[in-house]
Order: sequence, then C-alpha cells, then structure tokens
Amino acid sequence: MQSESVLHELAFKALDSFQIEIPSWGFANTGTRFGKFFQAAAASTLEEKFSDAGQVHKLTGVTPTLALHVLWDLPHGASDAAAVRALESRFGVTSGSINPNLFQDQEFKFGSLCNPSAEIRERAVAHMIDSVVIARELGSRDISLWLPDGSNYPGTQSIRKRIAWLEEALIRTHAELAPNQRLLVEYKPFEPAFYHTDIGDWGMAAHLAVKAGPQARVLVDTGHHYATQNIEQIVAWLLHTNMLGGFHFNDRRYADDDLTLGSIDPYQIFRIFHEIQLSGREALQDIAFMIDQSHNLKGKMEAMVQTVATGQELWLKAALVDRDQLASLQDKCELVAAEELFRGAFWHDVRPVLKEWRRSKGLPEDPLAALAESGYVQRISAERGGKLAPVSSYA
Ligand code: LRH
Ligand code: MN
Repeated sequence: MQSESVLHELAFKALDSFQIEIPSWGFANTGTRFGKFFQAAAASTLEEKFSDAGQVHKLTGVTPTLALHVLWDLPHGASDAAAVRALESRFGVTSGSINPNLFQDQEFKFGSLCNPSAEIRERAVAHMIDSVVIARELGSRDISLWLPDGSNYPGTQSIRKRIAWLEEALIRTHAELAPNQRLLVEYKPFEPAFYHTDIGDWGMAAHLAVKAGPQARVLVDTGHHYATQNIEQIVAWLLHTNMLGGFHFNDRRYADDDLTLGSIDPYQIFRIFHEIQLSGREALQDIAFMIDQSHNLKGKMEAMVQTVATGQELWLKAALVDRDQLASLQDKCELVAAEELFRGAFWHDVRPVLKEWRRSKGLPEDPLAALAESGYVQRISAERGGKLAPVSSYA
C-alpha cells in the first residue's frame, strides 16, 4: 500500500472528482405492486423534491443536480421551465438528466416507440422530442431514456419490426439534440415485460445508440442485469468502445430491487468504480453518475444521504488501488498477490480521511448525523403531514 501522504493526496483528488445525481422520485412515496407505505416526510410536489435535494447537497456537497421525470415533475412540459429555474436558485441544485416517461399512458399497452400502431409510435416520438426541448429549456445535457416496451408471450409481437421502429425513433430523436446534448439509452432484461424486452441488454442498447448518432450513449442501471452477469466486464466493454454514458446506481438481491447502493454487494460497485478509474480522470466528465432507487421502507432523506456517503466511500476505496503495481502483478500472473492488492484497497477503512476531506470543505463530518441533528425530517413531516395508511396498488 502507498505511503500515508500519497494515500491522503490520492484520497482528496478522488473525492474532489466524485459527484452523483439524485432522482426526484427517490423522495416520493413509491412501492411495489403489493402496496405503498406512505411516509409523512415524503415529497409530492416538485418544490418539495428540490427542497430535499437541496438539503442533501448542503449535507454532502456532492449532489448539485436533480434528475427529473417528465410526466411526474413537468406535467406542463417546457412551459414548466421558468418555475423550475426559480426552484433551482431557491434550493441551490440544478436540473440534471431529463427522463421521458413512456410507461404509464394506457395507449402504450403494447408498446410506445415499438407499438405496431404507427399513430401511437408517432405520439411516443413526439414525447421524446418534447423531452429534448424541455432539456434544452433547462440547460440539461442528458435525455435519459428507459423503455418498458416488450411482450409477455412468444409469437405475439414481431421482434424484428420493433427493432426497426426503435432505430427510426431514436434517429429522429437524436436529430433534435443540441450540440451539447446527449441521448442515454438504458437497457433492462425484463419487467414490466416478461417474455421479451425491446432494449434488453447492453449490446442492444449500444447498437441503438450507435445507429441513432454520435451523441448517443448507453446507460447502465446496476439493477438491470441477470444475477450471474459480470457488470464490470460490461462496463469495461462500454469504456473500451467509448459507448458508456452513465449509471443508475442501486443494489439488489434478486432482480430490479432498487435497494440502496452498496447495501447488498458493495464489492460490486467497487469493481465497477475500479474499471472507470482505470480510464483516468478525463473519461469521468462523460460518465454521468446517478442514483435510481425507490425507498419503500427506509426514510427517504436518510436513505439518500446514506447512499451518497456509501458512493463516496466506495469511490475512494477504488482510488486507493495501486494500479501500476496491480498491472505489473497481472502481467506476471501473480494471481494471489494481485488479488490481495486489489481487495486490500476494498478493506481499507477510508472513513477517517473522508471525514477529513469533508472538514476541509466546511461540510459536516458525518452527514447522516448532521441530518438527524438538523431536525429537517421532523420539520417536513409536520409540514407535509402525509397519509400513513398503507394502500394496495396491486388491484
Ligand atoms: C426502470 C428504471 C428507469 C426509471 C425508473 C424509475 O426500472 O430503472 O430508469 O425511469 O426505473
Ligand atoms: Mn434506472
């Protein structure tokens, strides 16, 4: 392991380069198909979501942007931009990625961009283009597309025709992008479709991004993989092919569980961060780090602050890997020595130097403790006084 002073300098440099975007929907009441448990402190208005995001940024210093979901946060589309701008200056966080929503309108039952009806596909493309315009109005770089499209039974849809419709829709969307904008294509193997999903894996997403145009990239949601898939290898391929646009970080035990980052398999995120850091700092600005979680049981503010702190810790651990030493051990196939060096960084307790970095930035050493001391959650619970009665959303 490098000397203490080298480690210290590495640590501060790494923490200076770490920022992560917060999802507005992470503060709202969410659930599973078996129900939602309401939290009094939950946010239901965009103002409340910006207020919560502002508080997280004040406590951590590394979450300056808030991801917005078009139908949930901008019901009037681009004409909501002025109101959003006012919230940005009031709460000190700006709009981040703009997420089109092609998964809740009834007409998208058999698909949106991939629907056999040309008329319905046209309306879906119009929503994509509206989302590009909204992003431009808000100065957001990324339009982040996740598409639920797929089918539930073999033989019921033409997979080939749907690929062609999708290619055409993303080419038309890409054509509307301003020079500084990007289209991120998120893949997911299943749910809500349970036979085929049109953008089912990284290869499909990469093909569609390349076909759409030079400003399109792939978005990796860590929860969107089969349990046996090697996610860091997919990340290495996307970095190698310059197709990696960003991440939706969360954790899972089984499927797309959207649990808090590092709660189940922190070593997974460490391995992903290592592949990214191998690409050097210049690659970083093109890789959007975003959280995508639904806090069904944990307090939403606590879960968000905990997630950001865990992200910092795992990013810092990955930065402590002596990559030159590791490379020479790998080249010499000294397996155990290489693994011990790699894991050694993961086991390294980085919390003391993280506290030091926070102190040096005038930030609370322990943001979770500071959140508790702030009384913020108690205050918003009283103000928002949400219903606490559990309701089923299954039927
Ligand atoms: C789909 C997804 C997508 C979001 C949604 C909230 O599972 O990951 O990124 O739009 O969650
Ligand atoms: Mn996601």
